[in-house]
Amino acid sequence: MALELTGNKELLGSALRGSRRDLSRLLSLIEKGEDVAIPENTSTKKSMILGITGPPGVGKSTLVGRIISYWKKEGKRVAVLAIDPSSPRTGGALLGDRVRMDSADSGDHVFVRSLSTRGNPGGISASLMSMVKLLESCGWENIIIETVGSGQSEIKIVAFADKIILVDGPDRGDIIQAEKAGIIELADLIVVNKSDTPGALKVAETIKSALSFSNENDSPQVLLVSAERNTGVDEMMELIRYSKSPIWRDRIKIRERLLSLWDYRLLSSSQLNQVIEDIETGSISLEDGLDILSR
Ligand SMILES: Nc1nc2c(ncn2[C@@H]2O[C@H](COP(=O)(O)OP(=O)(O)OP(=O)(O)O)[C@@H](O)[C@H]2O)c(=O)[nH]1
Ligand SMILES: [Mg+2]
Repeated sequence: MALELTGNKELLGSALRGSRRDLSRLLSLIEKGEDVAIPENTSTKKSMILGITGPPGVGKSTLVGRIISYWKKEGKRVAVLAIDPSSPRTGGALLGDRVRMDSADSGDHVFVRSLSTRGNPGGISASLMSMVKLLESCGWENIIIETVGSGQSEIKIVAFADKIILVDGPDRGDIIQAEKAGIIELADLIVVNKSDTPGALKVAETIKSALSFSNENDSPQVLLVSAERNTGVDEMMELIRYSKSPIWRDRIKIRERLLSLWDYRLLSSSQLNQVIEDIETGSISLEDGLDILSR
């Protein structure tokens, strides 16, 4: 154990000095659930964390490639955490391939990491937070979290981001479904991608008319873009940079973060199976079980 801790410390030191290989190793340890003590970011510069979510195959990764190029032009270093990235099912390419494709010379300025939600009983919210903290400490100024909006918990992971872009495609209008899951409330901006194809404009109109915010100013803007042709991307980045989140949205984000961590704490407890068994046999009540697990 002591040896392990020393090892981690060395890795951390090396990652903080700029070793990408050791940063990768540490991220793997965090992903496996290991507790890596990351020092607080003492610099006054906080990273900007951008969440990109939306239904499978709408072009999120292609858009992320464009965002990377946009920030690179500004001289920013960009790290991407892609959660459950493209599967062959949706026909998308792995984000890493896409980024390599789009910005072959990304060099030291881009770091891409794919994460899986599988095999982690409590979800990845806690490890995601540590990973973001680590990237921030290692000087990655802009951090993107890409998550496929195919399950409620995956979507809500984006609540850990400072700003959130919700992406939809031309033939889906799936975002209307997302509204039911409370995702639209989290979005700072809604983007309908693939504006180069028929149907995109109609979807954008449908989304606009379906947004039901009592205060017009609270409603996120809806923007048409084409990640493939790189149109609308600059405008998207300007809008997101200057978007000001109303207090109620900030609070919803904090609420979601709390819920994610609460789930994580309960589901990753070593006593979970015992508590379930005890509730099942009637020896303890549900409330007792909850008390034990949340201790
Ligand atoms: N016509 C058109 N196709 C696009 C555009 N953006 C992405 N695509 C295509 O849409 C497909 C899916 O793109 P991805 O970027 O992998 O989509 P994704 O949302 O990241 O997919 P998942 O991660 O699997 O959910 C690919 O074949 C892209 O080439 C666009 O603006 N216009
Ligand atoms: Mg993707």
